[in-house]
Amino acid sequence: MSSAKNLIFHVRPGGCLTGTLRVPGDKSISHRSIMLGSLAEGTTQITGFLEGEDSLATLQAFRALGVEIAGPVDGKVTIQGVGMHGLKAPSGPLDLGNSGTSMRLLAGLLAGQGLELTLVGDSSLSSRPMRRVTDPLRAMGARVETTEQGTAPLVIHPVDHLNGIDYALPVASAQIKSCLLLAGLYAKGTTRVTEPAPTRDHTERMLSGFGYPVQRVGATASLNGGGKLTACDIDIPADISSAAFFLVGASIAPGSDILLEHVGINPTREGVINILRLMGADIEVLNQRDVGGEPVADLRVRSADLHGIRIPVDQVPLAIDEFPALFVAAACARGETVLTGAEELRVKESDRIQVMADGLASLGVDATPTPDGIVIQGGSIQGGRVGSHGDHRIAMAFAMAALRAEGKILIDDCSNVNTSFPGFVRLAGSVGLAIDSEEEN
Ligand code: SPQ
Repeated sequence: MSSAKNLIFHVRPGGCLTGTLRVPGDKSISHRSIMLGSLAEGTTQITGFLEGEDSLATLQAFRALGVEIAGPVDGKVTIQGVGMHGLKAPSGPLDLGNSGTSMRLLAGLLAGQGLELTLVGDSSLSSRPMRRVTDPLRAMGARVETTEQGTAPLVIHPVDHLNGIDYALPVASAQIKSCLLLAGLYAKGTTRVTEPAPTRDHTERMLSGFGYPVQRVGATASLNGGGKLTACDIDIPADISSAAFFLVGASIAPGSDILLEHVGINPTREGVINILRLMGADIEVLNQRDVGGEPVADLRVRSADLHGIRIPVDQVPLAIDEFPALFVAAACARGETVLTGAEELRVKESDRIQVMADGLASLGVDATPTPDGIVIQGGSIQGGRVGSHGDHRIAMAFAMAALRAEGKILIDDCSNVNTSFPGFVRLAGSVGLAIDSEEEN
C-alpha cells in the first residue's frame, strides 16, 4: 500500500501534449473482473487489468479467500474460479487499502457466504460512509457491523440465508447498486435496485457476460438469487477516468493534439466528454467498437478555446470521478462555471469540493465551494504548492493545471496516484507534461 513518505510532483509550467498513448485499464471493471472470475465455474483470463493498488487489493482479498489467481503480468490475470460457494475463510482481516469499491462491493458479495469476516482499510477509507451499504444489507437479513460512526472496519457474521430486497437508492451510487446485486446472487427470490439517476453499469454488463441473467426495466436492475456464473475471457479497456486528465490537459494547452487509444466509453461514464464538449472542447470519438460488452473508442483531442458553463445536473453521476480534472478546465475557461448536485464529491477519497477549492485558491483562481458544488471563474493560474490530501485524482488534476500556469506547481502527498494510475509521471512526461517526482521523508 502507499508509503508514509511524501511523494511530491514538480510540474514546470507551459508546454503542450502531443502523441499517442494508452492509459491503464479501467479500475471499476478490473475490480469486478476479479470478483466475478473468482465466483465463476472454470478459468477466466483477463487482459488489460489495472495493476494499481486498488484493484490489486481486490485481487489479494480473493487470494486470501482461497482463490488461485496468477498474475498480473503485463495486465494479464488468470483466475481459477471456485464457484458460487467455494470461497474459504481467510486467516485474518481483508485489507482493502484505499479502495471504496473493494469494500462496498465485497460487503455485498461476502454477506451471504456463511463466513466470519472483517474488512479494513486505510485512514481515508476508514472515514468514508458505509451505512449506505450496511443498512440495506441488514434489511436483506445480513449481519454486518460498522463502527458507531458508520465506518469501517466492517464485521460480517454468518447468516443462514439472505432475502431479496426491493430497494430505491437514496443516492446515485454504482457501489451501493453493485453491492446489493452481488448480495442478491446469494438471496432467496428477486433483488431489485432502483437508481435515482443512471450510474455505471459494469456490474450488470459483466454479470450478463458471465451468463447470469440481469433484467433492466427503466431505472430498475434486478436479478434472482441462486444462479451460477460461467467463466469467460475479459478484455478491459483503458480507464476513461484516467484518460480524463489528458482530455483536459490537451484541451487547455495550446498546440496540443493527442490520441488516447482503446478508451472505455460506456454511456454511464462519458459525462466528461459531454461536459468538455459543452465547454467548447475539440474531442473526436474514432473507431468505435464493442469489446466484450463494453463500448470502446480512440479519442483524438486538440486544444480549444474553452468557455464556462452551468454543468447539467444529469451529467453529474456520469462524470463523478472526473470533477477534479474538470475544475482545472473551468479554471482555464472564459467566464464562470457552476457545478450543482454533486454533494457526493465530499465523501470520496478526500472532500473533492473543498480540497480542489483550496488548491485552486492557492494558485490564484477564484473558486467558491458550495454545499453541493463549486463556482469557478476562469482566468489565469499562478504557480504554487498544493496538497492532494492523499487523493490520486486531486494530484493528477493539479499536475495538468501546470500546462497553463505562470510558474511551477508542486503537489504534495501524491503516492496514492498508484491506486488508479501507476506510471502516470512517465506516461504524462512522454506526451509533453514537464513533470518529475521526488520523495521526501
Ligand atoms: O473505489 P473508490 O475509492 O470509491 O474510487 C472512486 C475513484 O475516484 O476512483 C471514488 F472515489 O470511484 C468510484 C466512483 O466514484 C468507483 C465506483 C465503482 O467502481 O463502482 C463508483 C463510484 O462511486 P459511487 O460511490 O458513486 O458509487
